[in-house]
Amino acid sequence: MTSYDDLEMWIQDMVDLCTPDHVHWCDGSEEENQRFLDEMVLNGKAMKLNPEKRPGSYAFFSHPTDVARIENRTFIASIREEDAGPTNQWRDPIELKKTMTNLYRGSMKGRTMYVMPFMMGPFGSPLSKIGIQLTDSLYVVIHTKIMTRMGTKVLDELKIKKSFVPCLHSVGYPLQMGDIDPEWPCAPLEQKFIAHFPEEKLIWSYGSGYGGNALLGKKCLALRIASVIAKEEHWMAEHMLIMKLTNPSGQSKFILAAFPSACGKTNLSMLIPTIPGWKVETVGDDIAWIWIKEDGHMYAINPESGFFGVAKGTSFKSNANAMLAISKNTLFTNVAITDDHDVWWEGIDGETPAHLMDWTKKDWNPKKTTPAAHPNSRFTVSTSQCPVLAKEWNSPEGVLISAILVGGRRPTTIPLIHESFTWNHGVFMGSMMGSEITAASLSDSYGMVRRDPFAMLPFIGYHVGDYLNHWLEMGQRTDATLLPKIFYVNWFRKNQEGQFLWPGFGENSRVLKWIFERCDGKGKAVPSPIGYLPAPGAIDLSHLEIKEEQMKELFEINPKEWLLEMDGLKKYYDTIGSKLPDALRFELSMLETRLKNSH
Ligand code: GTP
Ligand code: SPV
Ligand code: MN
Repeated sequence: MTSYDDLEMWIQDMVDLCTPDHVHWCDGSEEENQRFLDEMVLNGKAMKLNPEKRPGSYAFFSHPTDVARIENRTFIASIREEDAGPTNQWRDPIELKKTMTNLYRGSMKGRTMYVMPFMMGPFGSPLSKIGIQLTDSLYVVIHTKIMTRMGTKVLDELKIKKSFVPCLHSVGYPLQMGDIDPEWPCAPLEQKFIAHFPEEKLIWSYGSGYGGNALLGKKCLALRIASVIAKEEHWMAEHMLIMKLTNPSGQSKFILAAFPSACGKTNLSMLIPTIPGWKVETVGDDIAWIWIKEDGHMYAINPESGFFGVAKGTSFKSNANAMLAISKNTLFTNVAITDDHDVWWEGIDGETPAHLMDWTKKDWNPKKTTPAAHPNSRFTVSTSQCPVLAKEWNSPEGVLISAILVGGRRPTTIPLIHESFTWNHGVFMGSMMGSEITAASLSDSYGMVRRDPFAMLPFIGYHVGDYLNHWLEMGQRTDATLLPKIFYVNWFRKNQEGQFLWPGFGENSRVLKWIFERCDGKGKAVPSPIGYLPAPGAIDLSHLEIKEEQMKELFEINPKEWLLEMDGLKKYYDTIGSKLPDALRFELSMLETRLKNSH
């Protein structure tokens, strides 16, 4: 963290380094935002959508090499290499600063540097943190305006909080006199760096303008740097949605869920239950900051104020609330455009149009073999437009958490739901999470299952062994009976033919109902080697057309498959090395024993 007293000096140093033509302090007002949008339309960097179809909305198209988070250009530059651990790419902070300083030198020539004071978390919350991002990208400014509480008001708060996380961002494309500015300026891959300095609590990002690489309040601050601060201050920064679940008698519980990128957080956070009388409302869809209060309970806030959601696959059928939220005042990136200037993507409602402009701005028709919208196309919209926003979403006190869900895309092995025996067993479940790799990050191994503990693999700012230990320690900080219950869900199990066994989406409310009842001490469960399973009939299947055979497959626990899974997990644990907590190896051996005895 940097002290408020050093703010002016830090900015001056960065101005001297990047040499922008102008410096603009963002006030965060609507007028300013509209001016920026108009300017981008004028300069060919934004497309205004049809105001009759999508009022106040704009589309943006990125460079084909700059379409997702780039994990192999993301670095944790801790002083000691062992503090970054085996799951992060480490760079020596002095060396990395030297390399990046050379890149930043003159990088904003011909451009304006925008200064954005922003707040992560509600005003007045003890957990909220202030960041100041310097950027030469207007795309980043208008997105940060939605995703964070940004503007002059934050400077007043800074006088109280006294410190901030400095975030420097440049697209890495300086302009000489007479140069034409491309629609999406960015630097070549080998010059892209998403760098974190955990001891200094400093973020430097260079060369990319997309999503988590460039909106530094999100993954860089609210997860990687916050995870470091959280460990020091005994709280947790997690890649989780926060939802409010209300039963037919009007009682509510708040639930967290950690699913990897593009695995259903936004969907679950605003789900419309198919079972009568139940209600889901949204507190957050991507990040939760969690702490234990004096009453011994866990509470959480959503540090963000907008949704940066996956567009592809979003429809009135899969997520009607998201569709309603994005009906106006929304920014779209890398979607396809219809002839009447509205948005389109694979999986949206209705017929596929005969003609579109695809995300690379080329003509598209259904005969084309390439997708019209990029698989990681996104919408950006204020939480305030969510039709089911929970009234507590902006509460500085946070919401009391009753349950934590973990999950991912697992075509085999993992049942629809199971519950942990204890907190430590739940942490073990989080540690063994695996998921198929999705388009949310650049990769050449999409669809392969990789271990992704608590969906935090790309976002832990320090050693994964210390991170898992921190989870165990948090469980020690309060009475075990006050801790949230931990559940492992898998909406993505498939049959032999490769089809999903569970209908998912709104039908997930049936599983949520059982979770709610378990937290109330009412839901019926039976022990199994891997954890508690719903007792026969405990999951409400009324009016759902699902074969008994299918339900059996969804809950099948194949000891052979599980023992293989444990072999894989042991190998994974070995890669974590000596920092892996003994308690997790113990959980593994207990599970193995239970599985062997069940044969
Ligand atoms: P990030 O924003 O990248 O962190 O992703 P996210 O976890 O918020 O994922 P999101 O809710 O946007 O879902 C991504 C994809 O998962 C979409 O294509 C959805 O259609 C699909 N999906 C979500 N829920 C379900 C479900 O219950 N079943 C199935 N089969 N697919 C789902
Ligand atoms: C994710 O990948 O988990 C996202 C999108 O939420 S991004 O902000 O680009 O990281
Ligand atoms: Mn995410």
